[in-house]
Amino acid sequence: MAFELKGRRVWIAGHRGMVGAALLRRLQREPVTLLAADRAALDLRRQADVETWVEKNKPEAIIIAAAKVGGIKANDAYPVDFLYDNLAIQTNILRAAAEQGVARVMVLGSSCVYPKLAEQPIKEETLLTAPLEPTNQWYALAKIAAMKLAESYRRQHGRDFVSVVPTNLYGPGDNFDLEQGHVISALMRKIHEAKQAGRDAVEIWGTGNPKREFVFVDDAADGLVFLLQNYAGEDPINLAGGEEVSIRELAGLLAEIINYQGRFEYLTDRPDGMPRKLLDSQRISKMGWVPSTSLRDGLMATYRWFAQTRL
Ligand code: GFB
Repeated sequence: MAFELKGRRVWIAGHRGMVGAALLRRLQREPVTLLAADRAALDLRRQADVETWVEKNKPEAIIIAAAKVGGIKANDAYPVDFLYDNLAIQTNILRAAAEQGVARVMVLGSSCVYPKLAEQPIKEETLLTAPLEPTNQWYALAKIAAMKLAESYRRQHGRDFVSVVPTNLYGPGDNFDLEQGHVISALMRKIHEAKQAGRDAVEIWGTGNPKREFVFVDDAADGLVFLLQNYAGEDPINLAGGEEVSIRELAGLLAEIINYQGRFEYLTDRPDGMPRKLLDSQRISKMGWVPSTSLRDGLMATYRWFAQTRL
């Protein structure tokens, strides 16, 4: 049964993040009232504050895009932030939403919720069938807990809470910090800076062999809005269908876009993380949604944004 967005009050929790900002852009094209709370006005880790805010602002649909996120190194370095902050944010919002009778809530998982050595492409049923990748276990556990909490509210209290598992995302608004960021933003910046400085080599963490599937963030936002309207299942649903490349191929593509002629040096003492995480996108594609931006076009748009905004 479709969820009619028209006239609804929709809260994008985490509207300043990469995904939240893309959701804001996407939902501005819909006849909805958008709600947002700045960090200074609402700390999502404080349960009472979240409950008061939800009671006062009366959202009818919520997308939980708020999260403590980061790349492989940040995940490993800040386990408490990744586990505690994410548990608190998601739990507080789900509970407040349940108490206030919010019509629909969407929890965002992450491809790292699936086992490290999951069979590829990874189907939704693979969840919790084998051990996690250690470098991102903290984030993965918090995301799994939120997905299961949504499922439990659905079972026990009949709440219309759904979970979506997006593949690796990138795009404008990404975190370009070299230590904290994900691979696309970090490598884009490293290669750009090496070119500016005339350096003939760029360091890449790990072997370059891991494979990642990437979806452009504006496509992801479009997919999330599509699912918000059309998906009401108890099971999580993968938001995927992007392009899969090895980190080595990704570096080559970025060098081409940035027009960098230097070499890459692989720091093989750094962790690779999951060897591969290609999500099975059959469920969403059968519903009629596929991403539309090629990896090359998405990287070029991201590089334009980086060059204009960050330099
Ligand atoms: O994007 P990324 O940090 O996270 O790393 P994950 C992807 C791959 O790129 C890993 C390699 O094999 C990294 O070792 N890599 C190479 C680099 N050079 C770099 C670099 O300069 N910076 C970064 N960041 N990586 C994340 C999880 O896993 O995926 C999160 O840690 C979340 O929890 C996210 O689930 C979607 O794809 O490995």
